[in-house]
Amino acid sequence: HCAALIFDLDGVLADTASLHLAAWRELADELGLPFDATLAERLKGVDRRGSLELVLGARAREFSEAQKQTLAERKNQRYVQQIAQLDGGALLPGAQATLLAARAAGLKLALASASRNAPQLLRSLGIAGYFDFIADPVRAGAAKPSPAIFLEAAAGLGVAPQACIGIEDSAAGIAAIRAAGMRSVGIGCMAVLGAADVVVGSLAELDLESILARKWP
Ligand code: B16
Ligand code: MG
Repeated sequence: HCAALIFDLDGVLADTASLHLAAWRELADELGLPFDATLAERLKGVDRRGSLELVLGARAREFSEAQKQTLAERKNQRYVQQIAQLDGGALLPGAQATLLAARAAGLKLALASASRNAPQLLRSLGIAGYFDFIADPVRAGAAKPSPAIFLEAAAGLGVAPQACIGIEDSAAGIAAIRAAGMRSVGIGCMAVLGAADVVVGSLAELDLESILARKWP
């Protein structure tokens, strides 16, 4: 029996994964560092500091702690400027309909985004009101693939993890959901999200009724 849905934000509800990537790519270009499609995929769902380490790669040791903080802050300022301009038009296909259908079905809804900018982004998108609880990645401590933020979201809702379905677009996020003991839905392609219980191309393809009626392994 499913009582709650726990959503990732970037790449699931909002079309912002590309904005994160563009800001990281700009930083990589400035530093003369390579940035390819494989790195772009690995950055998804990874927190800001972890992402910086991946972008710097083997050259990470050339930078002091203070320099790394400055670089992460520079990327974030660019990203924050971008999301300040967004509105409901940046919602991904099926996002609003899924949130509405879930509420109509009496499910509780929580957000488990690694982004410290999530509360601001939810307001820009006009969907903050759908959520019963927004997990705080700073309070959760460990980043995805740790289950910490999904467990915090379930606890915040007062729902057992076994009664939650987590929805993610990143491999790290699916690993986090599984480690939390929840059922998982991947949004994207099978090659990246093969570990998920169910994979669909977008929320527009997700049939909530059949997901709720499903017998999970
Ligand atoms: P910030 P999600 C993640 O959000 C993004 O996928 C990832 O690219 C980003 O680095 C991370 O949030 C941290 O974001 O720098 O805004 O704190 O996919 O977990 O909703
Ligand atoms: Mg994501």
